[in-house]
Amino acid sequence: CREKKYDYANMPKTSVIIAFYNEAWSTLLRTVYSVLETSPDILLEEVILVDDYSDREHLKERLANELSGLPKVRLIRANKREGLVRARLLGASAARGNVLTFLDCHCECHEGWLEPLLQRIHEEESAVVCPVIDVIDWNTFEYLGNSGEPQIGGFDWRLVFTWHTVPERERQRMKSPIDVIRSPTMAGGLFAVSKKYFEYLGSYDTGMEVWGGENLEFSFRIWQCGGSLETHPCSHVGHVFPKQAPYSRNKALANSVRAAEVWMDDYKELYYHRNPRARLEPFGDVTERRQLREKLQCKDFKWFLETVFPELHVPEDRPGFFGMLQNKGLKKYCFDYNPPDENQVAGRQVILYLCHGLGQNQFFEYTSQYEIRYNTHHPEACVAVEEDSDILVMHLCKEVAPENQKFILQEDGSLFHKQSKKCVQAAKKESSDNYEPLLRDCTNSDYQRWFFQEHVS
Ligand code: UD2
Ligand code: MN
Repeated sequence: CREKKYDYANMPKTSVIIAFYNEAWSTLLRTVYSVLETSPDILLEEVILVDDYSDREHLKERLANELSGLPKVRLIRANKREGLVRARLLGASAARGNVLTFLDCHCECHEGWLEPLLQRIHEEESAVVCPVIDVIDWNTFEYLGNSGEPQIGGFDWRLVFTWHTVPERERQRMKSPIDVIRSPTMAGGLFAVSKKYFEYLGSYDTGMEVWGGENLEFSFRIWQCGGSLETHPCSHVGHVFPKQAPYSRNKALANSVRAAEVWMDDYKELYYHRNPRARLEPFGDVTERRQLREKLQCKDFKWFLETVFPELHVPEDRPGFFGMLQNKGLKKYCFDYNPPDENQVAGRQVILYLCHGLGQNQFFEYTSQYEIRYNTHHPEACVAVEEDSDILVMHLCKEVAPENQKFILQEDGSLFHKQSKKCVQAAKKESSDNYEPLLRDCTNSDYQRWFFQEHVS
């Protein structure tokens, strides 16, 4: 990356847009100063800070005074709370540069971050380009950087953004290790886009409030409507991932539903199955966004899945074979699983818990390959039995289901584990007060009968 030469005179200039709401002083100023100190003067048109109606005292006059002495920096204030989408758009509409570069308000740009982004857009106007997001420690604010290779963005069927290693097919496409990496989705906060192309694509969905969902919506739209979304491995920007945001994020669900309703066609059902609350969420009017999709003649979601994100497993969701897996004898108890953490889904035991009907950690899918897939997360986990064991544990699913992950859900409701020739029973271990799904010799007991339910009846 250091050896790369840039044609500064011909590259477009950018407006850097930073929307903020109630951000701490030091992190906000760190962002602004790092932009000014690391961006070549000739490429930086301006830095636009958009105050999304913050109420913290230090963001009022004190901030205006601090910024008034800085070259190229402008401060715009919203007259009411807009949320990050409309706050960013306020910045975009005031921007004079040909490229818009969005940043979160707790970043540190790294030497050489800007050139690769602008160079790529100069080459290809329909490319939306993200820097690699380095980690800034939330406690110490130390710049930790990023170990290993850059990752790309994906999502799971709860419409949660996920990180992935670069797939083999993309490695083969890349001409060099410093070529851009195509990514199905973006994290959302840090990217550069041609102002003209951003407007052509319909900027953002202004019906989205506060936080969440806009990143997947924009990612789907970029790809489906003819652009490309890329990460440039030479561009690095640090970001603080805080433990808690300084505001409530309760609008994220409605935002995700808007994205699903406009871009996902019938695949939105897979999302609703895994999050039944989403189906009930009022999401406002999306007519204009659907018209936009029509006008731009965007491709469908099937194309997106097959072409841009073939690594994502598409559930079958056969009627009657997904949802809560409920026990007949015990009545109100269902299969339940809590992954160790968001990034590591496998490893723990499947338990029984009161059926809640909210999808999520009680969502399972029984596939035509005889797997019981826990496929709200990506990568997905499958129910398995380890050798000489009688408990059910989660392993990562495989391309072809291994024998110890195969269960036959029979017509009488018994759940037969093929390899051990035993049945899954809601049973108590001697030492325990709790029922768990355990392998036992097959009997006629209702405690060995299971059925799928979508809702709590
Ligand atoms: C990630 C993205 C973020 C956004 C979000 C999904 C990164 C590094 N961050 O969450 O940019 O795409 O996913 O929505 O990719 N803000 C406002 N008004 C609000 C709420 C937030 O201006 O009502 C600002 C906030 O001060 C910040 C930016 O929007 O500058 C993003 O918010 P965040 O940092 O809390 O989101 P983050 O990084 O957890
Ligand atoms: Mn952030």
